[in-house]
Amino acid sequence: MSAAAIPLPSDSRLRLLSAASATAADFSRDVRAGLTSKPKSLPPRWFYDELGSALFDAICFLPEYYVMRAEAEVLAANVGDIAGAFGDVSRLIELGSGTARKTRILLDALTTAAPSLEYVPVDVDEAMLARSGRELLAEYDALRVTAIAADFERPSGALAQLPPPRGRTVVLFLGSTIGNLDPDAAIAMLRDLRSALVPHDALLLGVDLRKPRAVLEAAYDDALGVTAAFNRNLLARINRELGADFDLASFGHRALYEETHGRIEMHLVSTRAQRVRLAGLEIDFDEGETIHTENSYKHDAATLAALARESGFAIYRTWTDAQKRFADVFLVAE
Ligand code: SAH
Ligand code: AVI
Repeated sequence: MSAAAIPLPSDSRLRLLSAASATAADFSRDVRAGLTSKPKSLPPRWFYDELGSALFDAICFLPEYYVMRAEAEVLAANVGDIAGAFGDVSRLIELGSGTARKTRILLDALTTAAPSLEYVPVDVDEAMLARSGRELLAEYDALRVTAIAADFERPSGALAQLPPPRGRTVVLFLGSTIGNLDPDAAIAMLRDLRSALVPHDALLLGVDLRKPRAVLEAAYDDALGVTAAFNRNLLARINRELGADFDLASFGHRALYEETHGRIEMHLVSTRAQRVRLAGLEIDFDEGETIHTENSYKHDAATLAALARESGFAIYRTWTDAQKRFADVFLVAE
């Protein structure tokens, strides 16, 4: 049985809403556009079907993928300060919430002061939203969860589903997921978010920091091959949902750090010349040709300041882990 089929509890503390969530038609359109363009690319949001989300969760346990542990360290070591900066929160929104594992570090502190806090996870993976929402209700007696299946690139659409808040809204965007957006898209997304907030509302933004190439490339090309499986699952998903005939064994995984842009690039590399069929479309690959599947931008003080300046937020505090691998930045809407 798929997780999507698990019934929601009839608990008045949980609501599941949908705001223009991703449809099969959107998937088909993006795949056709991406595979017929040059160079070929696919948007990373489509990684996260049920198996893709499970593979991402497994990535978080890999020794090479320090990102999850570094951010958990930042949150745990500074939870008092962070909760203090949040102040009197009436609504906690989380963009790209996933399993919300690290969110619990914050919820433990916030629900001590405000047991019936409203938590609003926003994610493209509906099955994950239902599952994590149900788990959170079991863990937090009075928490209210309004889960929204929506694209976080236009957060105002998701926020428009909600009644006006009674007090301060704080938005979480953790895990360096903002790094999966190109700089222009990241600014457009933050501006759109800002347009749905009022002055004094705030954003806790998790960003991965620049570091030596070897550390970064190992994090995105682990010895067990879990990240390679996460990457290839995108082709498996296209086969499953759109009836294509990708031969997964003839696509390799590549992760490289592109220093000029400060980003990890993930690609799927065709190991031979081949033709793939996708519902009436024939897509030819040269040997060595790649599909660019993801960017993961790494930040420093200058890129962070630019992000804030361009999007109408002021940086209020920044917390990092002891090794300065990851930063959580508290931004206040101006
Ligand atoms: N915040 C979690 C999960 C990060 S993984 C953490 O820090 O570990 C990225 C999450 O964003 C996944 O749950 C994925 O389903 C979601 N996601 C990716 N692209 C999205 C999009 N365009 N709109 C909404 N959710 C998206
Ligand atoms: C979700 N996102 C922040 C991850 C990242 O690190 O860019 C996705 C990921 N891709 C490969 N490994 C993890």
